[in-house]
Amino acid sequence: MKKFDTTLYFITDSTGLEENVFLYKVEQALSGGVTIIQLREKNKSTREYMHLAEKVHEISAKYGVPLIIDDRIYVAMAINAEGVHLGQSDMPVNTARKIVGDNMIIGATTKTVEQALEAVKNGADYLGVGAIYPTTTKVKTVLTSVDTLKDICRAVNVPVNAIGGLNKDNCNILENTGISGICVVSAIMKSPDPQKSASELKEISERLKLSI
Ligand code: TZP
Ligand code: MG
Repeated sequence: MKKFDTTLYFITDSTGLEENVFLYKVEQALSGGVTIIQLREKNKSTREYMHLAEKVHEISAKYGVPLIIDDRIYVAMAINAEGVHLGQSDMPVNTARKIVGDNMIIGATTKTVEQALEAVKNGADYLGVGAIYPTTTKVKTVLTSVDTLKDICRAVNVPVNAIGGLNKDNCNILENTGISGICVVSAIMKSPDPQKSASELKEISERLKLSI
């Protein structure tokens, strides 16, 4: 059985960073307590994506943290990543599940209860729900209300994480929602001290999880 903890889900963005600087930030975040990490690259060739994924996987493995690859299932399989994350325009979850088998973690982005139920029925192991707040990270997304987030948490029996514009000062609205954790990009990626930010965010997320 796959075991993973979505308390502090860190999604990377290497845009504008030299590889060694990017990898240093990743390692700092992991040492600060990130519990699951996603490599999310939108503009890289498959080969470039694989190269970076292998490097990140070496680091995440040292910390015993699962690596999830955004969207490109064959990159995830090729580097033996622990999982793949699929959005509503990516490969359907049931097709991906047939390809990767039962052992790989599959996550899905969902914005409605209907999408959430469908994703879980089709084999998703966790859900990302948002954007809760407007985000500065390059992403095509619309806002999801906290009420919808709550409804999704109640409707499914897999971990549900909130995502979108979250930082250490604005997570209070997630109290009593039933989330299993928070997903962040900028709050760690753009922090001058990713280790400290990760450790603070983890504490916040642990508190939110206990609030229900
Ligand atoms: N999906 C919904 S919002 C988002 C994704 C990938 C980006 C979140 O980034 P940030 O910087 O934490 O707002
Ligand atoms: Mg996607």
